[in-house]
Amino acid sequence: MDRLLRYAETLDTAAREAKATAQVKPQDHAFTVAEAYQVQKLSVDRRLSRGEKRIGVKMGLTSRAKMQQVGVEEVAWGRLTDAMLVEEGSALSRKRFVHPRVEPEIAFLMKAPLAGDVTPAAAMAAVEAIAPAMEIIDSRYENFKFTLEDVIADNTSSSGLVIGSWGDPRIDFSNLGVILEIDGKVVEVGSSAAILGNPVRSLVAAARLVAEAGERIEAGDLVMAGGITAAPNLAPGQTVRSTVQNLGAVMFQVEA
Ligand code: OOG
Ligand code: MG
Repeated sequence: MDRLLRYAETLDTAAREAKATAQVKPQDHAFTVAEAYQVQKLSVDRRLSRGEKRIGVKMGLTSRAKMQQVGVEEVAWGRLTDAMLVEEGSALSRKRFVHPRVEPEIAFLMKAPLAGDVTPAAAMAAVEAIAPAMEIIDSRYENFKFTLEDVIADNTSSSGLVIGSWGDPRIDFSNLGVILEIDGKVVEVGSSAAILGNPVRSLVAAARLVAEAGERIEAGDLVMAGGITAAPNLAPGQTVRSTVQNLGAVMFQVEA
């Protein structure tokens, strides 16, 4: 079998069975970023062939806090499917994941397609609404350890997303305070400015990166802008809430 197909199958199976697997890059030094994006597509195609629907894209490693946490210093993107959606306020099972973490984020809802080199103003003209959000990431690699190529192949650890109420995207969201609470205790604080200085830059970067892969952001898509703070681990029984100034709060629970 083609080696890229083999990696895609291994990563897809690891996600499905919630069992960690070995990194690719340390064993295949020739593995490139371009090949990693091919593996990501092949592995998400397996999900789509099982009936999952594409719902948008996510940006990852768009803040210093995230880059430092995982030791990868490049922005990357991944693909989102409907099976990753977690209903706001619901409880999810820890068993679905290998070693899940949570990130406070901001989500965009698109009303027009976007691709290629666009200005921030053009990107915003394609946005229908913005919402407070959280991403549940879960690396399929042992010990949550990976290189840039590995994390791209693993769909940038995409695993779940929770979206709050959609609001007017014309507000100034460049520097909004963000608080992440677990069981009522503040565990992380930050600002939306942590996302590349302004979350709109993440949307601009998404348009460019997706176009490099020959794709585009579609009307109706969600775009996750990327984690604002470092991502704490999730444990059974936790209640997790993220509050974004002027946008509102979003929460979920982990089943006991
Ligand atoms: C990679 C994915 C990072 C973000 O928002 O920065 C990410 C990881 O940390 O596992 O989703
Ligand atoms: Mg994220």
